Amino acid sequence: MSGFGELYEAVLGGNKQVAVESTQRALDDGVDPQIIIDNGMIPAMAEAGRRFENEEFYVPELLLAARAMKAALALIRPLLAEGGADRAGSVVLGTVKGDLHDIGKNLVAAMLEGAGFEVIDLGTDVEPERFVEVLKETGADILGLSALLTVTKPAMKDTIDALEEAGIRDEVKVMVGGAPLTAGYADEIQADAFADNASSAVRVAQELVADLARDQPGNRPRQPVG
Ligand code: B12
Repeated sequence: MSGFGELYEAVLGGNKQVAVESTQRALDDGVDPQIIIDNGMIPAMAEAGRRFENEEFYVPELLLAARAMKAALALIRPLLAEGGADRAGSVVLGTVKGDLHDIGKNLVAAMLEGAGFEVIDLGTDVEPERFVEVLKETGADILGLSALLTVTKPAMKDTIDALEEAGIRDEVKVMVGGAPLTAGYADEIQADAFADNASSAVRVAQELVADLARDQPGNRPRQPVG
């Protein structure tokens, strides 16, 4: 975190204004946005998590840290998107039903946009039916599901089941992520892929789009239905 002490402390301490100013200064100095995320923001959230687990932080402190991180990330997200070259594919993304955690999902969205993906971000606490509806409307290539709670992991399976029921399971690749997940769990619920961080999410998404093109050569790019 060398050089990012102020940003780290601001996010950890929930000081939104300093977090934003410090991020803006780093950007003005020409620091790569990805370095700012990796060296300032993620370590601060990791430390917030550690303190929460040790009961040194409670929910209000976490909320303040999350708010500071989100405000700082908002400055970076458009810059990552600018870097995106050709359209790499489209992703419907959301945190599953019952789960309000969105920091990791937002990072994944920012990185995907940066790699040229079109991202349709449905936010948090998203019902399976809503995912189905938007996938039908947009004909997106990938569904990205995030869950941070052990109790909301089953909502990923419910969402995959809803895709089956709607008859669109074969038309979309499902990628899952979030701290409590493992590749084994992704297999168990028959997701197509798992990624444990935002950078690998981009690589995995690129592979999934390539798989989809192989699976359905006559059907690329897909058109929205209904
Ligand atoms: C911040 C936080 C909160 C904030 C969330 C604010 C926000 N806007 O997101 C608030 C305060 C609201 C919160 C609330 C709660 N939280 Co909370 N929270 C956290 C905390 C500290 C950090 C999560 C985080 O942002 N990490 C940083 C990001 C960058 O990492 P990440 O989310 O893992 O995402 C990365 C990867 O997982 C992956 N990824 C994530 N999503 C996706 C999606 C796809 C498609 C892919 C490919 C990859 C991917 O890429 C991301 C970027 O690299 C964690 C502890 C921890 N160490 O994880 C607890 C934690 C998740 N919370 C926990 C709990 C218990 C709760 C509450 C129930 C607390 C309470 N008593 O009210 C509530 C639940 C509210 C709800 N219904 O969702 C527990 C969960 C325990 C469990 N196993 O179920 C944890 C683990 C803390 C703990 N050890 O007790 N929380």
